[in-house]
Amino acid sequence: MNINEIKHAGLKKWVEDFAALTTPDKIYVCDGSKAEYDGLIDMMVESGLATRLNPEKKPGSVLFRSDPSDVARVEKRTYIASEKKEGAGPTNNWIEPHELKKTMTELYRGSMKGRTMYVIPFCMGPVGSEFAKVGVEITDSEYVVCNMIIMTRVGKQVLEGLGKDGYFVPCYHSVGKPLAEGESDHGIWPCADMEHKYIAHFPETREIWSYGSGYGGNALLGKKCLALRIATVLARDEGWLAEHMLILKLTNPEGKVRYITAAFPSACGKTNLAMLIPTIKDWKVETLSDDIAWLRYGKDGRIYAMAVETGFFGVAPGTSAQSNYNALAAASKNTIFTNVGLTEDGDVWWEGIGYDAPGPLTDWHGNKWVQDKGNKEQAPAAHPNSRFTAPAVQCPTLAKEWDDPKGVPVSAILFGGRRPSTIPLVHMARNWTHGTFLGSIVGSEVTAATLDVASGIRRDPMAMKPFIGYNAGDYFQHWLDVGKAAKDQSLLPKIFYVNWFRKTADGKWLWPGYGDNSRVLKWIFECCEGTAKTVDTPIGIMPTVDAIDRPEGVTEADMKELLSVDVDGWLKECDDIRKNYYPQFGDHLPKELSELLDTLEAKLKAAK
Ligand code: OXD
Ligand code: MN
Repeated sequence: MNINEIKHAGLKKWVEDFAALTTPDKIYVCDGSKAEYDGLIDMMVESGLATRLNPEKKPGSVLFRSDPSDVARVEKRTYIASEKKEGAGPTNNWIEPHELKKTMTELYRGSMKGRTMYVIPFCMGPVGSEFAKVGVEITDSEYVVCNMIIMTRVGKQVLEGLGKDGYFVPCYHSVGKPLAEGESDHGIWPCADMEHKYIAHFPETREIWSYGSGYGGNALLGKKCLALRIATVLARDEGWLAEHMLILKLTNPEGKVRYITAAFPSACGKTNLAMLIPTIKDWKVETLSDDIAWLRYGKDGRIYAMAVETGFFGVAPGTSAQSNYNALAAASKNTIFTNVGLTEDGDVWWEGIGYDAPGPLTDWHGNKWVQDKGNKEQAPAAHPNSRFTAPAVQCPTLAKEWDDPKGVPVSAILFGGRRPSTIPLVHMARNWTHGTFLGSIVGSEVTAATLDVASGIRRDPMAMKPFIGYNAGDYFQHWLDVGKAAKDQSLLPKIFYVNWFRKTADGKWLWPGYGDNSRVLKWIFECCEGTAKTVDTPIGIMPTVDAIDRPEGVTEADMKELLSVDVDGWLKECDDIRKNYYPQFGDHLPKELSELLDTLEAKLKAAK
């Protein structure tokens, strides 16, 4: 579409002003159509940036290889530029907003030279839903446009919904690689050096400015930037929750349905849980979202969760027919793969796909790669954070209500992370406040989803550490306030802390995970029904050892270990929280949370 088709004067001027700064060759307004998507993909195949996959193996699909500096979210280059530093809090990087805008304005100056500027009107949540939010992303990356078309609702209907003066979140994006006269990318992923990458959020003015990266959450601005960081600010002000949560529908053998949301840090199995195939008979899991949920009270006093994306931007390595059949099915066609291996017959391959490489591959650097199973040090063919961008509608387990504009009523909220020790398989919070406490202390082993965090356990409250758009202490308070706002506390979802990742002292998995996690979901379902076998412990409500059906290979002794309270481990956990974690929040830490830490420690000491 032509810019003159924009009827919204404010939007048109905003686009024109940014074009005057960035000086693109052309401006194009996206309509989100298949023809547009196909045309852009063709263009990128022709320019050598994308490789078309074998249509007999992966119809309608392409592979991209990014620059080695541009393979994941860059947290150290991500900023919450609130007016005051305190507004960003201890978990975010901060630069004074005027200073940052000045720096970035100079970076944007002429940054789109030789490129096309794309204007992407997009909607997070179903178009027309009173809870959806509209954004407009300006970008000079065709890769971003195509990914946004899969991941969000893009195009004419969004522009029409905006009318002449509707509100949108303005999002700037440039890969930061202007082209000289006659120059082209020669098929090389364009981006800027690390020290010039900025993923900036201005919470007071609700603006997103991104520069220098073309990858994932740094560049697809509807996802982490709008639907989480800016949305947390909107949610705080409007009384709802924007969360890094999957949404699943669990149906028991009698046909009763419960909706569950779950927050795990990046690359800790949200996509797998959202698409799980139960190993227990006649239970069913269906998928509404694998990454983001917006939660708010419905008229009936229950909390409803709405899925806001239309695709999955899933981690490829480790995804196999056994670990996640449904994700593979979703990504079997019309999919964008980034940084995975390429087989000689034009298919994709990655570590953990469930079978050996079928011959020599081209690895994610574009080099020849021959699998050497004897060499544990061999560099992987696929980058550990390589991804598939697949349309949600291709997922065989997509629930029919996934795009319900009012969302679905939530019975249970799960928090978790990768914890090889201490944290049991599952325990339930006593109430919402206790659940907020559990969410606040969640930690995980570091994964590949972000580039720049040292290894070890990092606390990742509500799996939101990289995504809270304001002071995390105030975010905890907001969680508590949402609970207090309930008309009836008994209608609130129950909150659980799960850990699928326990290991024995000699490093073996204690719990098989994947489809067998349905056994834990069943206990959670029973907790919601009031029929679960439970025992009260110092850390919360736990299943009795016989309450969860044991999967094959898990002995009663394993189960006891998975479901026991490691008093010494938890005392260390409390100590770590008290000394190394909670103090950073200063006065912003809600009193209720430090009191719950005291109570937990006292209960553990009494149990010793
Ligand atoms: C994601 C992430 O891409 O959390 O979903 O990093
Ligand atoms: Mn995520």
